[in-house]
Amino acid sequence: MKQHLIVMLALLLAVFVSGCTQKENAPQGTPVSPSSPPQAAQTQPAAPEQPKSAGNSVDMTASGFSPGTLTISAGEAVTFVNRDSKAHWPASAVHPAHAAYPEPGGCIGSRFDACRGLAQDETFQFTFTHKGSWKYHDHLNPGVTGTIVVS
Ligand SMILES: [Cu+2]
Repeated sequence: MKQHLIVMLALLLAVFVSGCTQKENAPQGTPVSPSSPPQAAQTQPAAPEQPKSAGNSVDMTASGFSPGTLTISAGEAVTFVNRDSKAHWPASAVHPAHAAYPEPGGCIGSRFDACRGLAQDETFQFTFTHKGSWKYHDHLNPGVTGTIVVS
C-alpha cells in the first residue's frame, strides 16, 4: 500500500514539475513583440489661430481714409484707426441717416457707426457680415468718404 502511495506522489510530483517546466519554456517560444518606436514629439503644436481682423485696417488722416477702398471677406472685421490730431467719426453712408449698411442698431441708422468722434490713436472696430460695397464717411467731415467691399 505504501508503495502505491509513493508512486502516486511521484506521479503527482512529475506532473507538477513538468507543468512548471512547460510554463518556463512557453515564453521562449512566443515571439517577442518589438518595442514600439519612441513617440516623435508628442503632437505638432497647433498654430495659434489668427484673428480674422488681422491686417484689415483703415487709417484716418487729415487727407482722408487710407486705403480709400478696402476689400475683405464676409465675417472679417475692419479696424479704423485715427492717425490724425483731429477727431474723426467713421460711419455708414449716407450722411446724415447712416442707414446704407443694412444692420440695425448703433446710434443713428446702422450698427456700422463709431457713434462719436475718435481722438488721436483711438480705434473703432466693426465686423462686416453683409456682402456688398459699403460706402462710409467721416461724420465730422461728411465730404470725406471711403468704401469697404465685402466679398
Ligand atoms: Cu454722417
